[in-house]
Amino acid sequence: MATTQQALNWTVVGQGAIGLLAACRWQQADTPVRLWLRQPKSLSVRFLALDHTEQQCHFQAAVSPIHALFLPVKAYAVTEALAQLQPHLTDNAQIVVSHNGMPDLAALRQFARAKQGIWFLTTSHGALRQTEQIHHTGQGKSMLSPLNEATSAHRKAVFMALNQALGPLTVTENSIAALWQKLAINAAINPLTAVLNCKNGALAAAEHQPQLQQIVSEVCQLASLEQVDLPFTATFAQVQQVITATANNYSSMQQDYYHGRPTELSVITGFIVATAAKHQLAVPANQALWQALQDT
Ligand code: KPL
Repeated sequence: MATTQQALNWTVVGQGAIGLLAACRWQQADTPVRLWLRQPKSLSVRFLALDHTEQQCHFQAAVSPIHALFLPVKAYAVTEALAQLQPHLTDNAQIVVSHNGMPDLAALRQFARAKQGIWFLTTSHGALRQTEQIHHTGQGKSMLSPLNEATSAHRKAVFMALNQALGPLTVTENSIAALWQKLAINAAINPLTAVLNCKNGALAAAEHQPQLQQIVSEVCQLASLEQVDLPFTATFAQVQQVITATANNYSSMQQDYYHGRPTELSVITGFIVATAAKHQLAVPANQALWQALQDT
């Protein structure tokens, strides 16, 4: 297979925490990066890294044509963003979509033109966006899945870039198991931190363990009904590990809920409740969170 493995020029869409974290880390590593900004202007942010170093990052607005696109926007915003950006993408552009919750992989594949590579990335890095600063609050790791054949000529370049931005990175062809594992992590941490209005680390308290265990156990039972192997013990250990690694972070759902913005509840807990209903599986812990956050 032919390989074109030059470094890519990245355009990051959305000025959320994960997008700016990636952009700042690319800039630190001298990887060319621009931001897709609504008006043709530039953006400066102060980057506080995990090792407490600080750096001013300055980004130019991206211009067409775009060769490599990183799209870490909320699940509900992906379709519109891709439709708007498609005219600006090159014929063999590489498109990396990232959001919490269960993606519609078939729909994502349809967005790519014949020679455009499309990928999905899940990440457990913690980041906090404040007015003019971006704070890397929790070491995480990321998983990258190529979703079509047109990714193959660019695998090394895309891997290297995403590993710089949001590594350590693993690549998996079988994204389903990885997506369920990330779903279990987000189903446990995000709605609970939103309801309790607390940082991720607060969930480590003994009083929250039974509820966390029940949420995760329900996701594991559901996964098995969907023919996905998601063992409870390893998955619960992963949840604990993310709580510890991102203890100082407010989850994305806590932040959205607190600020009255739309949340990703429907692609996380809502997806679990709807899929469980299909299998006639009772998921009371997830159902209770779904109701608590929907009803307000
Ligand atoms: O994905 C996250 C989020 O906040 O959305 C975690 C991993 C829970 C980090 O906060």
